Amino acid sequence: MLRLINAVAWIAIIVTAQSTPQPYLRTPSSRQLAWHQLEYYAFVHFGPNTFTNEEWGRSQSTPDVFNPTALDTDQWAKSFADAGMAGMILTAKHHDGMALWDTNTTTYKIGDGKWAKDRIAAGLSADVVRMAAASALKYDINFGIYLSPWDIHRDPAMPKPNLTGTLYDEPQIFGDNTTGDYNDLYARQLTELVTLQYDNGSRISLFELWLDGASGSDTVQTFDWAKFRDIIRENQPGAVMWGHQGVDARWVGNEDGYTVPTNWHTISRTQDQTHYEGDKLQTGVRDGLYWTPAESDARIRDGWFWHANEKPKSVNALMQMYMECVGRSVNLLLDVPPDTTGQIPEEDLETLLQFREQRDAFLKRPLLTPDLDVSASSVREGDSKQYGPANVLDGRTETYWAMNDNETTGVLEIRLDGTYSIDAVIMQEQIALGQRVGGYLIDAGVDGAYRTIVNGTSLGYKRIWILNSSVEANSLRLQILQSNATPLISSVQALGVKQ
Ligand code: FUL
Repeated sequence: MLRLINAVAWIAIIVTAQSTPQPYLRTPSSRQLAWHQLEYYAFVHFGPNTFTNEEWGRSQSTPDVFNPTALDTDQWAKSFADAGMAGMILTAKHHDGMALWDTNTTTYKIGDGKWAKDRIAAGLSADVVRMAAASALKYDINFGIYLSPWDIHRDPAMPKPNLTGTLYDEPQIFGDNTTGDYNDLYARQLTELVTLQYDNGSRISLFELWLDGASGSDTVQTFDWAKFRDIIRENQPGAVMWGHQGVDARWVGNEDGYTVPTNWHTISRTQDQTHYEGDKLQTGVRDGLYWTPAESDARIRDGWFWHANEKPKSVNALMQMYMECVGRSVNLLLDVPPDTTGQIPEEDLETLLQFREQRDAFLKRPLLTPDLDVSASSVREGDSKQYGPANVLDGRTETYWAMNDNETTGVLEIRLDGTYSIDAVIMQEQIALGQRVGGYLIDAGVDGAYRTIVNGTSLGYKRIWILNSSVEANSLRLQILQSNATPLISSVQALGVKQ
């Protein structure tokens, strides 16, 4: 009897073990999985450069230079929320080294300037980082922080005659050959930022820390990325650390809001290793050693900081950026800089809102509904309730169509409830269990006669395929031609209009 019970228990274990697909190689952490879903959010470059009309200020101005005439961080957060952006990342310290928060690590902070002193005297806050975080919370968007590792203010190779002999003439500790420890200063700044509090005393929650890889001087500074990561992990376990090559998210290799169609979420190098060329950062490395998905930092204007002579890009240019980033599984971090008033200019906001309208009008035309007839060449263990092809239409990313482990190619067919004119297809792979698919076709059918409309390689978190011209179809077919493990497809959608 005991034997029989054991046997039954074993069968149960084997069946369970087979039924759930095992993770394939690298998979996203929970913080990365949540981050993928944010897709599109704002970058806010604001600081002394806004007032000196520079991009890379030389740390030559005193904090008095920071003088917004009508700062309104609520206006930033509301603008971004209205524009359908999932969050904002603020430059707490850009390369010039001036801190926008009330730090104990340097005298070179806006808090030492006239604007801040006047506000404090009037009983108002002058900590722009905390103000922006509170506004993000108020308008229910995520908040993140940029903290420049390169610090001109501390870099001996960057002369600062205007600050010589002033309160802001601080030790030149940036670089491996200086007597001070810049990593320690940076770690202290990071620690302050990841432990900031809202007015009610609770910790400000961060979704991303942006540790820029740029440097414009010959000074060699070896950064202690592992230490920075640990500080972030300990204090903000839900936050993604962005760096040139990780640890949690990578640069896409350009600053133009663009990436190539093939995109892998993994790479095989860390921040401490030789940097990949831009091309490699775009594609990533298939089956790479680390889950380090790409983020594309791009600009609504030409500069990162606001300049009076620049204009926002067109709505069409932003649409293209979106489709070539978010539509290729890469998050889009779009810089929208406040002007010298301390607000997002009206014309930029107008552009963002029109862009949202155009985007929504395009994306909100789904043709595939859960009730459609859908079939597949194979279903994992015949369990069509759990792994059936209907899962790609149910609007939930947790469910997916799966085949047996030994099957890496297969076909899924969806019969529409009429004839439609289709101009785009959107697909998602179940990345929680790894990135697997390496080749697929999407075919449009009219009464069973198919023609290929998409020929894709990588799939990943989300692909939006816009067709060159719309096609007529009363059925759609997805052919998985290549996958390094059995493919797991969580969503298929087609956009268009009824004929
Ligand atoms: C670059 C910086 O040098 C730019 O000024 C800007 O902050 C951009 C987002 O990253 O590396």
